[in-house]
Amino acid sequence: PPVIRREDYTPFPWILPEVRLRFDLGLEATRVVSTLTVARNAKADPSSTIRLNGDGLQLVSVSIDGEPVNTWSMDGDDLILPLSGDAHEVEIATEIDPGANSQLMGLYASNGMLCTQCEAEGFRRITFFPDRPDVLSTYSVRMEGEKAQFPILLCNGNKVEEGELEDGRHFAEWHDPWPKPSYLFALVAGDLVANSSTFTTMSGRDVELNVWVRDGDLPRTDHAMESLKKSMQWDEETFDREYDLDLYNIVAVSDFNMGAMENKGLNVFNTKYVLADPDTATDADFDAIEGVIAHEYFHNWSGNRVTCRDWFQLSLKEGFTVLRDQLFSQDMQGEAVKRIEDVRILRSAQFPEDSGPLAHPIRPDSYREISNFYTATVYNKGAEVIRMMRSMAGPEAFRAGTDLYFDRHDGEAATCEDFVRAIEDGAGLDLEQFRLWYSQAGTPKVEVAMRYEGETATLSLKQTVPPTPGQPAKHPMPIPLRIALFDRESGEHGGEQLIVLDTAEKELAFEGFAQAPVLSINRGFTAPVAIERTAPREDLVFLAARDDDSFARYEAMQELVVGHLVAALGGGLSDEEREVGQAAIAEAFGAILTDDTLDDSMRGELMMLPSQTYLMEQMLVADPGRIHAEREALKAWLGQHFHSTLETLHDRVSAVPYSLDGPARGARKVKTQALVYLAAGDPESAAERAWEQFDGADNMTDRQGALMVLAGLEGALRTNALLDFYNRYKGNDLVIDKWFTLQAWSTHPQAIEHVKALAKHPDFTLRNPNRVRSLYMAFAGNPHAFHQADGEGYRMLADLILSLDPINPQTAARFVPALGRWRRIEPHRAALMRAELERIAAAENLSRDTYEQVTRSLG
Ligand code: B3K
Ligand code: ZN
Repeated sequence: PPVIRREDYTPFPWILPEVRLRFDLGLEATRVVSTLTVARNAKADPSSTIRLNGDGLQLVSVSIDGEPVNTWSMDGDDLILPLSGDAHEVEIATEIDPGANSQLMGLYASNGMLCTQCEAEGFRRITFFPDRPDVLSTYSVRMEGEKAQFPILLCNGNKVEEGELEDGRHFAEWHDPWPKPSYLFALVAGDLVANSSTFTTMSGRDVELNVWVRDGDLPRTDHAMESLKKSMQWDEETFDREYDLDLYNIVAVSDFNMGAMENKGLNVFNTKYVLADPDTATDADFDAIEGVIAHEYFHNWSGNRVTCRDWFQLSLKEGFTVLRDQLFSQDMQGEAVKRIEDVRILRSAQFPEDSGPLAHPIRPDSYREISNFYTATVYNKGAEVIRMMRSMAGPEAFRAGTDLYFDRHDGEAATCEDFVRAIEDGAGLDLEQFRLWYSQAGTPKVEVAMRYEGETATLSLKQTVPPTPGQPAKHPMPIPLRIALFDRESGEHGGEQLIVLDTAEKELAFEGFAQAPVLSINRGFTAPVAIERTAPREDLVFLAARDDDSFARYEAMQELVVGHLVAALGGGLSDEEREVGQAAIAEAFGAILTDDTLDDSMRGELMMLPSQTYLMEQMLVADPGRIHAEREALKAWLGQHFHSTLETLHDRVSAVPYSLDGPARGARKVKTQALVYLAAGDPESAAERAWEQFDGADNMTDRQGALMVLAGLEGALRTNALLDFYNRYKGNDLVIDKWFTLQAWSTHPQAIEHVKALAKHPDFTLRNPNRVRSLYMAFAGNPHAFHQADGEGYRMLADLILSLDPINPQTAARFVPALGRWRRIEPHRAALMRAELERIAAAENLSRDTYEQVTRSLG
């Protein structure tokens, strides 16, 4: 497959102001007739042909200006038509088989309904078209089909007509007045019911809102609807963005490659991000739904009204929209906890990407398959990069920048450069050097040291940006760091400040300290960097107990634990040193368990140990087995050391009745955390306690938390709980997904055997991405199972990739990065991982998706 390069961009020679589509819908055969108005693009080099992309289409007929023609030719899957004049009307008829579409790109069948997914390049699987984001058209669509099978017919924009036809058929006509690229096209046809409501916009327009689901799912749609209204309100208040159609439809489908899709006026969602009630969804599920509903809604401006010129600019809409949804969720759920969660995601998903063979800048320079670039780097690091601009400008100046951006580029296909320039002009920042964040990959490392002499504290900083594939040498980048210096006696600091490290090295002097201050740095995680410092242990204990920046407090706790575990893994700890290390952790941990001024939600965060993935990142070459053992041992030690405190805590939070308010949610978070430690410390007595929590639960958060703990233990209670859970929720796919995940992700010594058995379970299928991910993503993220020393885990994952690739390449390719980490794993396992990548690479007929990921991972 060819490599596509950012530098090769050229505008399309034609514009297509209007597109008319007629769909004759059927599950096995759908006929599509498209009528395109085509005119020369004055801003592009002229061409005597037009290239219309296609993928797996059956061409029925072509006519130009009303005359059937056969002068067309094919170039691979693309259709090439000769066009001699300045403007033409082109009509193309094609036929497709949605029932056979297992890739879930283009038009496909899911549970008897028809739906579409076009981003990035799925529209070409529906009809021949210049399937690129810089070709914007208004769409008028007529849908026809059997009324009994497809009572509801939905498309982008507003419904302009509908009616009955002969033979039990009916039709609907839709018009979307906003010019859009083909990737934002959507249609849905099926037997659906709606939760309907209204939102009145800031200018007083009423918008009809619908959340469409299958009949039985209606009672679980209220949270999605509430989330949508909150998002609409928030975007008006925070970014001055108003919705621009009279209708907003959301449709939930159970077969979906990712979370959701922001099609204009017709969002298509994975059921996972729509359906929730206390009995079937956890608090985390509720939050994820709120976040994803917001994200897709915010795309209406950051993505749809202003779209991307080409797919290299993906972070323009994704990074910015992730930042917008993060800020929204901070406002809804509390800033501190949300920030900690977002940083945890960045570190466990993006940092490993940035330090591995798949590292790429947030604005990539080349790709073979764009689906492979919907990454944590483009999304989450992209959001961090824009957040840094916001931190440097301040929220108000930043808003002036985004206002200017929306204003300047409304209705256009823009670039990341356009965005940066708008922020520069609107916010009054100089971002010349800052642009490096768009072009350089790799997580910068910042080495921090403090000297103290004669009342002066000197902070010295040194940055290095590690080499990444194709980028051996890097330039220093501007790194904004919020810092504070604490007085040890009073526990206060004299105010925080934002410093910008924009050279390879920098020294800053702070006067007037009667004794060496305690440094708190990268507060709020102002920069997505790895801070490296050898802070005295007592400083970390100090900060973990009292830093007034919640993120920094969490960070100090993490650093304390990471430092201890890394030292233990280095093998250099004497018994005495181990005791000293544990004692420091215990001091901080004890303060966290008992501090009355902490709310439970924050307590729950602070109690979490750094993830195994994050620990692996701290080591140049990691031994997953030993990391797992050390981490579990620390958990067990804390569980024993704090046994009675944890029991008291668990009793206290267990008495809090279920509700969705903050304190009750915090209580549930702490409840399961406490159980996790108790189970590590004393499995037998904790099993009883976990069973009680499981059996007595009146909500999914408690039930799933208890089952997670039980799934890691041996014995009858484990078996009973898993069986009970399965029988209770049989037939509810989203909950059965959890059942698969809990077992695949468990700390149970035989987890790998459980995964093998589950892959043969009658409820397992490769056809449903949620189910595949529920088993195998959990497994690939379960280090002690996946990294079993004999390589069995690697074989299992490679087998999965090979059998999934012909069915659903996009989802198959998502599993490759787990094997691609081999360079950072100890040599014995590394060789086994590499061998599995080579086995995949040698397979015939590999998809472009998997081929690209495997070759990059080996390269
Ligand atoms: N824009 C879509 C992602 C499409 C992924 C295509 N492989 C969802 C989102 O980011 O909102
Ligand atoms: Zn998005």
